[in-house]
Amino acid sequence: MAAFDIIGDIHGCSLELTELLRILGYRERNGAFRHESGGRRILFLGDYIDRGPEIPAVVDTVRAMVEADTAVALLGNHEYNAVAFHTAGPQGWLRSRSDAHMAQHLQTLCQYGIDSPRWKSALNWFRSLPVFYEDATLRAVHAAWIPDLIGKARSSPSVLRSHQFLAKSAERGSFEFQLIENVLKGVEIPLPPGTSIVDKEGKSRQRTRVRWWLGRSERARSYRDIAMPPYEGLPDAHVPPYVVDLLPGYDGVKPVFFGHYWLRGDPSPLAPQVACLDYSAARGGRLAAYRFDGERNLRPDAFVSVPAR
Ligand SMILES: [Mn+2]
Repeated sequence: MAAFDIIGDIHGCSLELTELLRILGYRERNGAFRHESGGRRILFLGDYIDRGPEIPAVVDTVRAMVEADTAVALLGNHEYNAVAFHTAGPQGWLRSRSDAHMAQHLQTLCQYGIDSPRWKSALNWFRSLPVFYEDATLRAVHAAWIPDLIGKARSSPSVLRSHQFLAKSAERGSFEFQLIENVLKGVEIPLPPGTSIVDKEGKSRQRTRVRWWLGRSERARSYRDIAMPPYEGLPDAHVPPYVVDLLPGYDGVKPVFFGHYWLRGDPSPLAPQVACLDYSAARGGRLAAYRFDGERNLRPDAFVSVPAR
């Protein structure tokens, strides 16, 4: 079985992507990056578009690798959002064209041209991307590994190929909505009344994303400890048990990799079998990867990253 090098959220940072691929030992040949020895492939964790300066180039690089079978690429919430933004439902677009949603997609739409054939082709390709990957040695997902939801998508992980799935995913409370909301966007819990946090877009929120992998025995924690990424402004108060029960936990049977959380600092494992590879490449952080060789316990020295330009 070919070993994987796993890469987190790229968000249009094409220079950093090609630099990282070179460091990992990949060279461009016959239109796609391939590992020098042929024995390794890339596993991309989603969020190729929005924010960064060279979005079409990133999509082309990733897509060419998938088509050459030198990479597997997962669906990120930004690709899902883009598809929903361009798909009509019974009550208008599946993702509303609000100012906030427009702002999120602005860089992508400007760089591609809103109705360009190249953008239509990219949107079509996004619909083929799976929501999770699992083999004998690892698991990967964009934001959170939730066995109940992933189990139901196991027979056809490229969920957006189905227009019916896509339409249902806009209906709050449906299985399709929950799969996208939790697996692609992360698990959230409500904050205590009167508490709020300011997210990276400057919006005030009454909920926080959490460290969904925490086991029951580890859960007697404060809001500050459980938030993902850590947020200093949260109360030290313990999270009540009924809220804690919303967390799926993680069984640790094999390592799990995800992106999505805009971490800062030097990449390292979050738990012996848990690693996030999103280190804010599009916000002056690092584009991060992990060289995986089938180990059960993740190694701090297997992380590789390049600084954002
Ligand atoms: Mn994301």
